[in-house]
Amino acid sequence: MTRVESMGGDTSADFTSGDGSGETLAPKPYVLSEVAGPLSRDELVAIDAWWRAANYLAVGQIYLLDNPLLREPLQPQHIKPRLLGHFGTVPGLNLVWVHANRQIVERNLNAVFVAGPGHGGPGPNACGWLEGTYSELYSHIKQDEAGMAAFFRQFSFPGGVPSHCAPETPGSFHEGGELGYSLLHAYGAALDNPHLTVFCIVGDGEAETGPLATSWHAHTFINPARDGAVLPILALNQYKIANPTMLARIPESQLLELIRGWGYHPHVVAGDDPAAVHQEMAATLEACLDRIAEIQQAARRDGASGAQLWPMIVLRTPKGWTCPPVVDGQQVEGTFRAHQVPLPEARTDESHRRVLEQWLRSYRPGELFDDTGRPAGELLMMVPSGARRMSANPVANGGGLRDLQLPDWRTYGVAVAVRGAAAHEATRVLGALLRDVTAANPTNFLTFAPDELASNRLQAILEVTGRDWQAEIGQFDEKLDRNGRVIEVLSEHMCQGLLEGYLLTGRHGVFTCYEAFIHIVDAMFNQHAKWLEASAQVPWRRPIASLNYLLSSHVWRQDHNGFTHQDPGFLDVVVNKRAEVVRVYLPPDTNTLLSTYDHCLRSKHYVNVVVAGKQPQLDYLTVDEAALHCARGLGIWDWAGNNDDQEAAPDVVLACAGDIPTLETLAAAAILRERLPNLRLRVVNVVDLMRLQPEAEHPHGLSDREFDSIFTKSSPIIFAFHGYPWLIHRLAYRRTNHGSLHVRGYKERGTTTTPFDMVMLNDMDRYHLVMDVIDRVPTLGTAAALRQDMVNAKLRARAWTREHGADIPEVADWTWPG
Ligand SMILES: Cc1ncc(C[n+]2csc(CCOP(=O)(O)OP(=O)(O)O)c2C)c(N)n1
Ligand SMILES: [Mg+2]
Repeated sequence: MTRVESMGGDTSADFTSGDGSGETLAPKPYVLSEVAGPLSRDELVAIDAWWRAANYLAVGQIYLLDNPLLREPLQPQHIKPRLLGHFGTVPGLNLVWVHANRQIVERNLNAVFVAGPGHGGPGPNACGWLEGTYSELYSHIKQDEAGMAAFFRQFSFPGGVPSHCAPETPGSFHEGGELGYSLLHAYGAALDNPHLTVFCIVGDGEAETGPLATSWHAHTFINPARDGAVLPILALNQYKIANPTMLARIPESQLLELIRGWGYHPHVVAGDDPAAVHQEMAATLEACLDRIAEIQQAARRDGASGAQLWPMIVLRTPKGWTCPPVVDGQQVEGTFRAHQVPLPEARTDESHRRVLEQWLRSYRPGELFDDTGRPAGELLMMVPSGARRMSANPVANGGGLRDLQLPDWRTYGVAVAVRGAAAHEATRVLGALLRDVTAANPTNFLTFAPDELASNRLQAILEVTGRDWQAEIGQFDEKLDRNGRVIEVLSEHMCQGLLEGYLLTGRHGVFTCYEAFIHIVDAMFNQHAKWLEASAQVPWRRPIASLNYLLSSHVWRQDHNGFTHQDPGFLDVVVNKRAEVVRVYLPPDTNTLLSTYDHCLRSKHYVNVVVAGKQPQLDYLTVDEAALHCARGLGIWDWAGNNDDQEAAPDVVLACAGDIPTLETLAAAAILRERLPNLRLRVVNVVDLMRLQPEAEHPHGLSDREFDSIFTKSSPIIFAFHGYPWLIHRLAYRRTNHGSLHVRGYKERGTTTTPFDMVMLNDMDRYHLVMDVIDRVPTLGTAAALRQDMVNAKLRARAWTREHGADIPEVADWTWPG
């Protein structure tokens, strides 16, 4: 390991400190020093010119409305009224980009760039403009003076592009907003992409987040024969927004030990002398990429042989490197104060404006752009060709998505000779379908689980593959496999992030998780959904495969694990997102789960949330019926009601969504049919929750006319719902009959008990549903005898659980009496 000593492990001591007098100092133009290294003088000059140009273009984006080439002294009207953006991280991003370009050209690398500190959007934007991609995608932003002016103006400007890396950013498949997911996206992109190199910059602040801290281990799933490589570059600029970072303030020896413990060989590049850092970075990148090539060649020749010590880089350079060192008497360059806009008063304060101009001129734009504003030839020579440009690599734009090869889901269906008589574990049957999907799509389909694949009954997949694992394999381990197509790691963050990276680069996958613990990735779901929403508005962005969740071990059947494991609230989070991208399905039985999942695997650019139980559950619909029911998304189960003449409104509608609510609803319907044969009863089952929303709100929404015809305009609706009951109200509040809608669901009453006690605790049991009907159908009067029987039945069932520790047989063994 070599390092440049000029900055060492020290923090900001090498910089001129502000003396408190309020002065603002401009950066001085620098001369490239003579430092030995792999770069010839010409190469050094060209690399540095790119770096200066990209930094210039970044400062221009943050500040300038006009006068992009400084043809006249900067005036207030040249400066944006609202100065938005983050400069501090930009020089580091640009440095990595240009050095990566040198390697892309030399090695003909197929590479993409992930900016962990994606708040530095001006950096990748600038590189995309220098590479010409910006002009190809946005025709008004040419590589000339007017184009540069438009490029500057649109940044962080109403009607323009966001301040962070976003779907609008050429070459980015990583949203730069919520920190923590860069390495996971990088590793997800590398999976099954054997010829891809991912340069992944990790912010040292970002590295403090939980998801990032666990991400270092993701190479456990990288098979160097099958997968591409990730080169992590820890941008140790020592600060985050307002504080030093933890990794910057531990002794370097400890940091290096930590990195080795994560399974990487660290290379430190440190300093603040541009020429020295360029030489060091060039030498280090060469060494890292040589090592990656060696690892890959050996594995591709001899087969994957276990854990590798992958190279990684620690880049210790000043935050805000090259910006004004001192502003209003305070040290800015090399401190947290460089995080955003170093000269916040540039429009209104003349001294700030003067220093801004000196700062821009310190990059010597006259050498970087010709008279028309086009990048100078020296810069263009640094640009890889066509799709080799990281800003234009198709991997970062949907990755050439191919549809999955899917078997006919109907052949996995279960026979239903008698409704509601036999039971199946729905997810186990789905496992057989997913097994064959895995086998038929050996390079573009993966299943992710936080150690719950078998627990959620999907173990059939392991009949055709194993669990991806490149670390040591022990004698008693099961189904660990260097080429495994299942990734199991007890980190919901890792499952989600790796799958996102995999999807964003054009592949398919499933994430199966306990329902309660999917909340761990609420925020990641939010960000991914935002990416889908925003990218759908960007004309050149291609759609990606949907993110498919299979949530099992759900609230109603976590009776054995207890209260901590009972939470259906992810659905509430999901429906916050725009209707165009979210879908929620609650298939009531095995065949409907198969049909639903077939649909999800074919769909694009959605988040599909499917909740399905893993315990034996009665089968209600044949394969053909399930196909129809799922296509409609909801429907009247006339066999379960007794309102044959559907022209006449029923006395009551029993609606249900979810497997356990469907069971309780059918059991309630059976009691009502027997005890109140004159009651006109309609049973409606909802698979696709979004059907409840108005059609103006969601593409799946029912028209008011259809809704009224199914749920009636005025009959009471007793709705048994899988999740928190208020979600149904939220979706249906505008419907004509909302005033008669009465929803039962999970109201946060849970513990370790029996399955039926769980529904009783939440008043969603069959007996309670019957009482709800009695209470809400005016023509029934008090139905006192039936009501009392229901109270008794509930008390009996409760007492039985207390005495026997199990559910009463009349409930546990119940089948549809039809
Ligand atoms: C999860 C999350 N928490 C907080 C923030 C607010 N934030 C934006 S940038 C930043 C500091 C990032 O520091 P670092 O990763 O070191 O980036 P750099 O120093 O390169 O700017 C913070 C805390 C965020 N974007 N995401
Ligand atoms: Mg930092």
